[in-house]
Amino acid sequence: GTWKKGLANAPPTDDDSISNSIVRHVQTTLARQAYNLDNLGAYQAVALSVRDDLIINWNATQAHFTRTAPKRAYYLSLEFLSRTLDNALLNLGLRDKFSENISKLGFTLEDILDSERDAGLGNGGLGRLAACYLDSSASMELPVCYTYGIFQQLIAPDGSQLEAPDPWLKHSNAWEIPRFDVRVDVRFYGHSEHATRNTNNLRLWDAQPKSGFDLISFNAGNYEKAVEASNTAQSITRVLYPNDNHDVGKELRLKQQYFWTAASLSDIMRRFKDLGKPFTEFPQYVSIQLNDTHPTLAIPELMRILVDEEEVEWNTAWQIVTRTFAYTNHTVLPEALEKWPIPLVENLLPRFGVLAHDDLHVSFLQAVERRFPGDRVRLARMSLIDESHPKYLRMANLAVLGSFKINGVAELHSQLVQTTILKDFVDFYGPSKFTNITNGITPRRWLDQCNPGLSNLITEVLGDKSPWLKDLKLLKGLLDVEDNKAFQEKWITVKQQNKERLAHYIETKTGIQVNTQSMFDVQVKRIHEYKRQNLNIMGVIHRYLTIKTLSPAERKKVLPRVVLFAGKAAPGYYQAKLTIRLIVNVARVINADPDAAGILTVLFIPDYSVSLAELLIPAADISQHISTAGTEASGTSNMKFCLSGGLLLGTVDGASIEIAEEVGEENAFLFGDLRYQHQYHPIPIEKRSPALSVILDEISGGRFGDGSIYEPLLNTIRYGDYYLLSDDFDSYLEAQKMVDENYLDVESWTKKCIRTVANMGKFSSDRAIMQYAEEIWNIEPNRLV
Ligand code: DL6
Repeated sequence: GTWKKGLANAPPTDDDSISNSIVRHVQTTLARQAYNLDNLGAYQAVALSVRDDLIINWNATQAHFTRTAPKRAYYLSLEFLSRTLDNALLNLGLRDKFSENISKLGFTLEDILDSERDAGLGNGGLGRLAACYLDSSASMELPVCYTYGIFQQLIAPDGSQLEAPDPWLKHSNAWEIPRFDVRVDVRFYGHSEHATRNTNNLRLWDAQPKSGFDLISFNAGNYEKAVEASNTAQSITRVLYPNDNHDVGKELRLKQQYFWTAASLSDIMRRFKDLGKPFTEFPQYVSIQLNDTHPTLAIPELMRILVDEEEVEWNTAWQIVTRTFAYTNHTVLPEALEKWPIPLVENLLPRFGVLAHDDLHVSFLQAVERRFPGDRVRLARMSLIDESHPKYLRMANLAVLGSFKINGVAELHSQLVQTTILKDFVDFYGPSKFTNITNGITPRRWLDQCNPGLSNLITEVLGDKSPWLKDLKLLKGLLDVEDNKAFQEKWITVKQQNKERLAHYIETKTGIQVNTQSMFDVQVKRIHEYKRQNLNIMGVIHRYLTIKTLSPAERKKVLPRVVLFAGKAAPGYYQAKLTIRLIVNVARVINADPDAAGILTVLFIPDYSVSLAELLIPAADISQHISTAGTEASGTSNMKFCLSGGLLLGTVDGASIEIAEEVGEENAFLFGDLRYQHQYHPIPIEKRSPALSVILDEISGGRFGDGSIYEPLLNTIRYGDYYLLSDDFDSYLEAQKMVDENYLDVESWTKKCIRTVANMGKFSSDRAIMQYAEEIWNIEPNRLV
């Protein structure tokens, strides 16, 4: 980050002052006694002390920005997944000092860090990406806030997923600073006055929300009615919709989208107006990046503010808007593309109904008609409105219309965006409006923080830590020592320690002991048919059935494996929940079978989160990214595993392709090919993949508990097989065989791992964010000196 130490009024960071500050927060802020303080209390006091340091720097940064008035980029995201304390300590360079002082006070830094609840305010990669980008742009503003984040996952005795609320704000949150002075009216429902096409005169009339507490009802004894308005308002920010790559279209979700975008825009506007510049200069001072279509209502909202409130002429306003927004697409899956029923939009946000439906929509269609006269089919595809019953507003089309740049998140994905879902728009606007920015991850968290052993070893080779953590391409220096035996030994030791750390966690949580001399094979991500955890578990069953055919002597020669799964399924996603149940029950049978003891262990670790990822990723020898080719936009955990020295087993999909290019095809295990179109399979499964057919029959036959439970899942593979498991199963097994063979040669495997890490420089989020800054936002680093 750009934190500047030694500011005139910064609190001194010598030992005494750190202890004093922690104790002061215990006694005054928390009003607790030091002698009966628990880990949570200690965490809160430490977090507040660290925050004191951050605030001083943060104020200085803000003052510097106000003074120099640079162009600012705003990243609008409805999701954010993170933990803060360790990150702040590392960025401030105060980790060791705090650790010493915390020990003096009778606690350990590790226990205190464990007391921080994850801010699980997102579903998966998209939310974590926002956190990586925030780290990379060294800012402290949290862009979203929910009372309840992603649900807590529990596994029932029969293997099913159960969901419990995640009250992440149950305890006060040191990282939030309430700003009661900044208030914004966000208005819903009401009505819109329809005027002529002369939009200069359009006005929006909305009812003001009721005040929070209805004293009249209260006095009349109607307590529920008295708090109804405030409950309704609060429900907007209460819970995160737990859907990953799937749109469900609930009214509350639309309210959330509008609430956050409107509040953010109002703030952006306030800051811009302070500059005293004309609105035509707005795009010179502001760029707004839409993290997927979730905040797309910001486009009509900015139009509303400019036209209705600031009385900017309609065409001028549209020019401003379309030079301000840029849109990142994160999926080409049809079920994830957001669309809102027009009646719902018109009822909740009447002004947007008019804006989207009449003004933007009609003028856009006229422009398309001029460019492609008579092409009605194209016109229907490009329209903002899907003319079905009811009509729908297509958010991706609106985002494209209102943005000056559209990017995908990996080379293949960006290419698919341009040749499939947005092809018509490429034809219309030309290719220069579309680009690619491959995702990245922050090496501060995903190497230095979660894998300190490897980070220290790298620093031993490369010298000082800060240069390579800021310029990840410097990792190439590791290639100089790849043949050095002593270095290889140390490398192996680090991985072993990470495995022991994970094994300890697993034993504490599940009571199961894993053989840490095994290969650790990990697949952690949201549970989704397109990510094909089903392919993995079918492969596990194949491995198990093979072990069962071996003699005891042959079994002794088998390379031991621990196969680890973790991830949440959306609560309403039946097939994905069935996958979890299958994994849990297959694991139960295998782990209880003496024939597999010590050579095959399978585990589903409940409640996947950022902190669990920080334990799992550094311990993996191999990680699986086996989505149906063309479906995973990028993936970012593939980058995290490789940066921690785990090798990649994956399909030709998303960013895995670029990882293999960077680290060398011979150091990754890619399989399958890209088939753009799903093809219906009239051929029976026994012919398509005999090996897979045997496994489906074993499951049906009851080998892993009542087979009838799994029929819906098995039948989607037998008949239809939309995600192409039968096409890929044999090549998947081949790739797994290669992994086994390669792992036997310890030295060559270790060299593959070293080369992988050495060549991961491209995947730093610093590179990604600089690309956004230079190629889209046109902003420059503005250092506080
Ligand atoms: O770009 C971040 C992340 C990608 O790495 C994943 O491949 C992709 O599936 C995910 N996309 C979404 C789409 N969201 N919705 N809704 O989460 O984005």
